[in-house]
Amino acid sequence: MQASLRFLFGLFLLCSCAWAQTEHLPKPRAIVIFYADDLGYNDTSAYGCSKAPCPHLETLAQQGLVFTDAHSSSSVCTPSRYSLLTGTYAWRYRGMGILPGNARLVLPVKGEQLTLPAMMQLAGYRTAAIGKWHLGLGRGEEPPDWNRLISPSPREVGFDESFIMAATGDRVPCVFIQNGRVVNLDAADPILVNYEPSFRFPNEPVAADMTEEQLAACLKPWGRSADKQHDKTVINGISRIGHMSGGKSALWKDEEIADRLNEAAVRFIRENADCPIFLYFCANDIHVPRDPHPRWRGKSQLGIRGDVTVQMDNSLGVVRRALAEAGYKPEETLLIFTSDNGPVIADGYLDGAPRDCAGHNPAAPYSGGKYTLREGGTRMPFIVHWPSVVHPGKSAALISQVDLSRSLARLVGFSDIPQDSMRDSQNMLPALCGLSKQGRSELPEHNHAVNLALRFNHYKLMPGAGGSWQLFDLSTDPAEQHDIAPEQPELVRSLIQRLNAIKQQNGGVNRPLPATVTDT
Ligand code: NG6
Ligand code: CA
Repeated sequence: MQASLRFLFGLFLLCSCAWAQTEHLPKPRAIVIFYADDLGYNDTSAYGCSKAPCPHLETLAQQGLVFTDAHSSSSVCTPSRYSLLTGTYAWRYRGMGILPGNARLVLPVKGEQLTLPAMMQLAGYRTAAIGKWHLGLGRGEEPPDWNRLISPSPREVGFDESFIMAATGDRVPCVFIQNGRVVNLDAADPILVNYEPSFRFPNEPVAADMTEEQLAACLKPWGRSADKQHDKTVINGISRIGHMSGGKSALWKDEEIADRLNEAAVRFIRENADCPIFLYFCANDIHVPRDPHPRWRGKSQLGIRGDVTVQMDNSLGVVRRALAEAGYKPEETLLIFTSDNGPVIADGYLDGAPRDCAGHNPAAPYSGGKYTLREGGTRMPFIVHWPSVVHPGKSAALISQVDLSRSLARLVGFSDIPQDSMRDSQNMLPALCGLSKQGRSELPEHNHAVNLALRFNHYKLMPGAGGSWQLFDLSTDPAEQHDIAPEQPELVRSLIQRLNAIKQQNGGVNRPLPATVTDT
């Protein structure tokens, strides 16, 4: 047998062995996806940065499998979350991008396509979405009416329970929504929302219209807009994207968001302690506006951005403690920690986050971050924690969050995935559980301008200026500084072909979303 054939045969045997071993994995009683927001590869002590102590994440990293080449599906939020929950690349859909706060639901509802949470329900799990949503709410021509039962909402997608923020902390409406209803809403003070920049509600405090003295009087020192998007309604001393009036009794306090979400998670875990649970926990941290609770202020050496990182770590600790107290034993609990996109320092507020990052590169050793196609945009902290089943260590397997749906389907023994669902997801369970070092060989990376790069093993094909292409060898050049496209024209050609082929697969591109997404 030729050496290369022997190698391939060996690889085949190894892979099939790992696949066979996943047959014998126990079915976890609790599956938790802990999703941080805008947290970079190097933002926590679990991945090297010692300036923002994250003891809970460090424990997870010491006891779990730490991935070094795991990716979100996009370098911005909505597409990443869409891909994670549907197993389909968000960039296949027209109009997919960062959604406004009054966008219609972009996810398929039950009966349209099988989503990850709906699959978990069918597999016998009680499911919950807690925290940042940012996938739209309601359907039809009109934006959601915040004063009624909002439908469709996470429930119609497959979550039995939900306690969410509609979009982001910097977008109105600044209220929590529990199972489709705004929490603490006074019917006599209805919520109205409008995203037209020139629109004004009577008596609405709008930062863009204020004098310097008025701004100083009503804004928190870290609540001041740095751009023309974040200078609309002022709520809780922070100016926002979008206009909102009413709902005074329902408004969140930014410095308490983490605690409110933690409480909702603890409630869900306690109340369902006798069932298998699937918790999709989406921290608001470390997205802007960064407004840590006073007890976390100054707890990092990275200023306000590091302090909210410490706050996020506390949420992880709270969730883990609640699981243990509710009787979910470590060997019954699979927890996956990751983030939705890469890091950003200045993102709309003059909040004192140090521009030079206090000597800290949040994506190190990679370059770029949120919004970019560089590795820093999508290469995420990613830890699989399942003591006594998944052995501690590191894995360099190339995996994507889009793979979670088919991998978890495999884990919970669900094989009935309809043809039109989870089409871009690959079963990576052997790699996720450390039974195989083998991940994907190729992965498209997406940014917010709907550009695509392509990872092929340690190579990366990247669109350059004027329709040109760049090629980087990440094994020797992780920061993507040296374009080797001129030296490797054949490889560049074949990777361009491969990227085009991936675009055409699985339903192609430019597909219509189930709901209309508008900004007004
Ligand atoms: C951008 C906002 C940014 C942030 C981001 C969403 C501007 C100029 N920038 O449009 O501040 O809110 O949207 O972040 O408005 S994400 O993590 O949800 O994708
Ligand atoms: Ca994000």
